[in-house]
Amino acid sequence: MSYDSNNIFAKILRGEAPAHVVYEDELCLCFLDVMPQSDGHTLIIPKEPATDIFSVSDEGLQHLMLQTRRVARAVDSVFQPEGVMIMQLNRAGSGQSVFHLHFHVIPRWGGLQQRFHARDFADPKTLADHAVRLREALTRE
Ligand code: DGP
Repeated sequence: MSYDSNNIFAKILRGEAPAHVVYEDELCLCFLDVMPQSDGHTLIIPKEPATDIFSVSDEGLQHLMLQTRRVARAVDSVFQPEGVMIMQLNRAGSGQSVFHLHFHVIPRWGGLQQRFHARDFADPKTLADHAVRLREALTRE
């Protein structure tokens, strides 16, 4: 599948669409999912135009994995979940809905039902507050 530069994450990377950013460097951008499956659900994406895990460069993927773990640590310390799920989908057949590679970091609580994937928008004020807390945790390291 060829890369479509009009996908929503490409627009976020170009600054054409908003996002609650928690971390950015030369190779990746990390921001909150607008339709979180739980509070603190964060996405880690490469800046390079990769559709899925099969098309990203080795260097890009290595960096992304390290940053995914770093974000997962921050999510863990801020939200204190019982567990942290890391998810990554490839092609529509697996449920991928945005065709720019991304890793999901999703905090989980045993007694709390996870919300549906990519369905309900979160309150923007809540997302803004969560982004501040995660940015602080990431700069405290
Ligand atoms: P996937 O199905 O793995 O491709 O996940 C795509 C995720 O992206 C899904 O959890 C919802 C999220 N999402 C969709 N549109 C936007 C958006 O405009 N902004 C943000 N922050 N997240 C989005």
